[in-house]
Amino acid sequence: MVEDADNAKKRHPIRVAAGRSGLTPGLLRVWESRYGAVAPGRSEKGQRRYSDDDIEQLRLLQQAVQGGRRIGDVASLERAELEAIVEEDRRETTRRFGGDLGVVEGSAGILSACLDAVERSDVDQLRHSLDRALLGLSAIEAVQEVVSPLMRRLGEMWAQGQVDPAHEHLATVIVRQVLVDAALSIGPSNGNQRIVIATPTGQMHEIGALEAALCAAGEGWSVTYLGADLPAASIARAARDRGARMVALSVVHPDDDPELVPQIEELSRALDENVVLAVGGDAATKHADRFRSVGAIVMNDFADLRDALHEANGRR
Ligand code: B12
Repeated sequence: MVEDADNAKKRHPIRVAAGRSGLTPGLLRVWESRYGAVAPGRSEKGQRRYSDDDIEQLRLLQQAVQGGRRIGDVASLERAELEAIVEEDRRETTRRFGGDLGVVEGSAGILSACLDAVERSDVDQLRHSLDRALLGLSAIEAVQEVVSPLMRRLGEMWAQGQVDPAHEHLATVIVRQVLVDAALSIGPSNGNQRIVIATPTGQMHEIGALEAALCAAGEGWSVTYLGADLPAASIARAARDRGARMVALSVVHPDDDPELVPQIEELSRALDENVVLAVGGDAATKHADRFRSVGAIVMNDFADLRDALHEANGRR
């Protein structure tokens, strides 16, 4: 017989624990296996069961990570210590941003603040709004609902002469900087599940690759971000050196570069058999059949990436 008052009773399945703590089931498993974040019980069928206390611990850990802490640094903290850190970070965030992120506007409001900042060439406001997106939304929401639409709109504004190329470049620099910082600070620096992310030679658009880096870090992967315009041999070497389980590439423009498909073929040959090669971006959609024929996974969006990461974890 279940007693509601018993907060230590292990009774919630993983989906409930994930929903209540604001994490994904995949991240919950990673935080458990790699960092011992909580120790769920097991049902008769061997499925994970979480107590109310476990869920509260996970919720606090999630808030600590959103506040900029590494999961490896906070996973083993006692409840009181964790609560104190979360409260301290919350106070600091409120001081910096003048509001409580717990009641911040949704992605539409943040996107509109970003666009407003771009139109006014207000670099600080742009950085501030992007920070709000990354702190207040999940990685995948921040990417799909703020960063991608912002960059597309920026392109339109540039094409219509509504924004000076210098401003467009400056905005791209800020977006790049914020994404690099976030991707490298969220994920573990040396976790077991490692991913190498880059764009191949000739592909100068790197925001898609950075978005992938952020999503992978948000799923608990250790990210090695190599930047844009890299030869296949170098990417393969980095993957070997890092012991990567996955290599993700972004290919956007040009999509008719005769060297593009051969590069993916070369990379596929050079990677160890157990390394997953994933390619996303508009040019990947165009060459999907060729890429698939050499064993690459072609991704339409970041939900595909998340699925592939979960699958590579072997625990979907
Ligand atoms: C910023 C920008 C640049 C910057 C890039 C800086 C940087 N560090 O990245 C600079 C100034 C260098 C640049 C240069 C050029 N650019 Co430009 N650029 C843009 C702009 C404004 C934003 C690009 C961007 O970041 N988009 C946001 C990202 C996230 O979108 P995305 O790359 O399409 O990715 C999406 C998906 O494909 C997916 N995805 C991408 N990668 C991956 C990877 C994985 C693993 C997954 C799961 C998903 C995924 O995620 C996104 C989903 O929303 C776009 C406008 C636009 N509409 O995108 C033009 C745009 C891409 N550029 C364009 C062009 C033509 C150029 C130039 C030729 C311009 C010129 N005349 O010099 C050069 C080419 C440079 C080169 N050698 O390739 C065109 C491309 C047209 C086309 N597709 O044929 C666009 C669309 C502008 C336009 N409307 O004409 N550009």
